[in-house]
Amino acid sequence: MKKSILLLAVFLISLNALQAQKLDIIPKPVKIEQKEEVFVIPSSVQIIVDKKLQKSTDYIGSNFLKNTGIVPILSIGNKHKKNAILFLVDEKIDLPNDGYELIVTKKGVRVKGKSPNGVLNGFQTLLQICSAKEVQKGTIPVVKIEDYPRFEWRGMMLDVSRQFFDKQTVKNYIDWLAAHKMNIFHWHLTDDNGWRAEIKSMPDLTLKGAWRGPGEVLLPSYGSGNKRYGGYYTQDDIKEVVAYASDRGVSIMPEIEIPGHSRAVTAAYPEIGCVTTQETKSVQGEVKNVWCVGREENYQILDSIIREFTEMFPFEYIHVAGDEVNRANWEQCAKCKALMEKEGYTDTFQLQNYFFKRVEKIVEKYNRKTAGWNEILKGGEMNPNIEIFAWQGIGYGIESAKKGHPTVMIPGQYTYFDMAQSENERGHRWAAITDTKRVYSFEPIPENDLTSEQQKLIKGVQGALWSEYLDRPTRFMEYQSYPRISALSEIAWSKKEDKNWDDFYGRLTNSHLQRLVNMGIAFRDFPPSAT
Ligand code: TNX
Repeated sequence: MKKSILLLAVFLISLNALQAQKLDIIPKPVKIEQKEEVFVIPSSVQIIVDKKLQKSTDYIGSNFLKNTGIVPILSIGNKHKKNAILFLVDEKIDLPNDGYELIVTKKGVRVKGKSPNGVLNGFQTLLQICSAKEVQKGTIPVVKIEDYPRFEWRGMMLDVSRQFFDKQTVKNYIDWLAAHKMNIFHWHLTDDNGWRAEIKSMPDLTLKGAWRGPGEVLLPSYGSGNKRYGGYYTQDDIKEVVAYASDRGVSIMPEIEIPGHSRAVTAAYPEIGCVTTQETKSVQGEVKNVWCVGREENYQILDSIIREFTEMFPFEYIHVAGDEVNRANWEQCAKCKALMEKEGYTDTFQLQNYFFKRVEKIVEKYNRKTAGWNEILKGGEMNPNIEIFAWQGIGYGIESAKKGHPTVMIPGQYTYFDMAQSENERGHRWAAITDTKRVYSFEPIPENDLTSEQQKLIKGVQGALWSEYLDRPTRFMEYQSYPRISALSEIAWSKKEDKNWDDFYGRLTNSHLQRLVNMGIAFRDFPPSAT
């Protein structure tokens, strides 16, 4: 009896050994063919990086070391060598943008991508394979992976106004996004509670508008107690972060919050706001937080601010917000009323539309395209090349695509990570209680409501982390972000047909949460009942 149990155990163990190890890749790749053999990584393995990817060499080398414990010998080139790992850019490869092919044989590894970012995506997959639970350290299973994203826009927004996160924290955030093949970091740099980007032509935006707490020129404390609280990034800091992100295949889209959510602006330069007969409040209860649309000098100021932003950020879009504008403010302001009369407008949404038409001209003058929140569509036609961020719900994304705008789905009800994750947790609740499973259930293309042409205008998905509630130790930001961003990455990258919560949950808990630990992320763990 004992002997037969022993035999069974030996049989089961060997059967297990014969089975290919689970790679647990998130987001799930399009196609994987795996064998039971492995490539044994030599103790000082050669990593050869294509010249077109030279800027990312250090990143590749240091992350390879972090994930495998093996110190690689790095060189630039494009020739195969036995037992080496080769990263190649090949524009002719038959794959969509950002796609890659990863081939591991017993003799070495080759990652090929259509673009440098494609190769970097392949690199992320390689790192995940090396850190999968069932993969023996120092080996890489023989595998062929062909992979490409479902959506070109895979974004995440971080609000650094309500809470300030220093440069290093932002860099870490970008690292974690890159590890999930997310390619856009939407940097919400200005809001009522702090202006965070140095503008040389308007120094008080940061000297005064980046600080709150007690004192004459400071903003209201906003929960930071009786202490001076704040901070900002210099233009050099910002350029450094932009380059850092680019080395990791991440582009940064900056957001300038106008014309609402601008208490920090009027704290620094009161003349930018309206002269009102009666004080009115925004949704968040802020006073004096709207740019005066009737003050001609404001458009000159916006020209300088936008120019300086385009000097810091090479990305094709500048996001100019447009959400939750307290338009009642304009009804109390003589200059705004005069403008309304002159233009023959009957409601204040038309004023908002007037404002954004002018802003768009400025953005265009600096060879960039405009992006904005869904409210930017109110009050009149807008240039259809404006990219719309549909935050108030899927219906707003449908409306945007129907009007011919490139559209990013970022519905509060699914991808706002400032929402609480269960009934008993901290966070906003206005849109939904949003756990990881709910995030995973989101489908960005409303097929029944859009024609196939209109569906192509859905460029992708984004998450947002607003920071009103992130006033606890910084790591609450990580708790709110992960593993919800892991789920978001799969919506953004993987094929719709491959979506399967149980399978995702298996990969997540088997290997991926440990990868998050290795990256130093203080994520939210699942309570035992979470499945
Ligand atoms: C709405 S979403 C806002 C933010 C808040 C957020 C809180 C959007 C464009 N505006 O200002 O932080 O709700 O969930």
